[in-house]
Amino acid sequence: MITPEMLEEPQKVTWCTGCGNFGILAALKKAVIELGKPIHEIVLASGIGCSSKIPHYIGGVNSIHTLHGRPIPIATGIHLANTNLDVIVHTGDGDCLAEGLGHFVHAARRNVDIAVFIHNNGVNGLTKGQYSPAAPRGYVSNTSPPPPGAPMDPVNPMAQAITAGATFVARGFSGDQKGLVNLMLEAIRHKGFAVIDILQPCVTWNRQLTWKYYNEHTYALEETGHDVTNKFKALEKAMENGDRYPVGVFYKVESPDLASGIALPEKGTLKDHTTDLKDVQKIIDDLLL
Ligand SMILES: Cc1ncc(C[n+]2csc(CCOP(=O)(O)OP(=O)(O)O)c2C)c(N)n1
Ligand code: SF4
Ligand SMILES: [Mg+2]
Repeated sequence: MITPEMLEEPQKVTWCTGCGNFGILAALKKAVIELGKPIHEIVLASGIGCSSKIPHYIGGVNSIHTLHGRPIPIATGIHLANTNLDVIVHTGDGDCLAEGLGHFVHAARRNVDIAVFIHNNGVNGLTKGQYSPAAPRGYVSNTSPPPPGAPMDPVNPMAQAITAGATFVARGFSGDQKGLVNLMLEAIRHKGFAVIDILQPCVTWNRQLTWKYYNEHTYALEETGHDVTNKFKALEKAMENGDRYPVGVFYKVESPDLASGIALPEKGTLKDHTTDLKDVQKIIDDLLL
């Protein structure tokens, strides 16, 4: 239904040569094509950052480039207004895990039926490489000089998502196209809050978490016999210490999503719902009594 030509970049891509965002964009395009849905039923929402420029680089789909840290509440609104849409958030580690962390945790808790793809490069790339909430302790950057480098442990997005109530939690790598496309498809099709923490090298600012490093330190979780329905095992994997990164699905369960638990119109979606202004006036009048 969707062809590669329909998704061609409407704007010139300004990412640095070699940036991991290219792998994520390529995977997203393949996933959107394979999804087999009409193009107008797919919506992207992004925050602010290099990663969040992605809506400018994929044509045809509806998209909104929002405010720093805020794509998740906006995506939640879009989803609740029209539950027929597949809403996908692209957010950076700075965007999602600093100013956006409250939104992330509560959307997971509410099990909002959206997919959130975190482009995790350990830095605030767009604003010139300050250490982000995902940077490892000791990470040296222009805002965390040695000693000691970054003086605290990072936010663990996988563990945050699992404990908050997300029902699909996975880790991908922008260098693993096939694996990433499959994870994206699974996340988009999942009914409930789906997160993929995507390891994404920033070749300009992050000299520690490089392509070589990730190629040597990632391994396939599914080859270990991991049980994706076991929350404690998923958390254990998310908290795995050392410098080996399991990639794949950590956690996947079924649970009622937000839309099924609130009073949406019985037929159609909120966008089809009309309000009688007399009813609204009555509410105002009652409040004024
Ligand atoms: C409300 C607000 N706070 C802060 C900023 C400044 N700012 C823009 S992008 C950014 C961080 C981007 O980092 P990340 O989300 O990791 O994206 P990346 O560029 O690494 O892909 C910050 C702090 C802003 N634009 N708006
Ligand atoms: S600064 Fe880093 S994240 Fe931003 S485009 Fe360049 S390589 Fe990619
Ligand atoms: Mg970043």
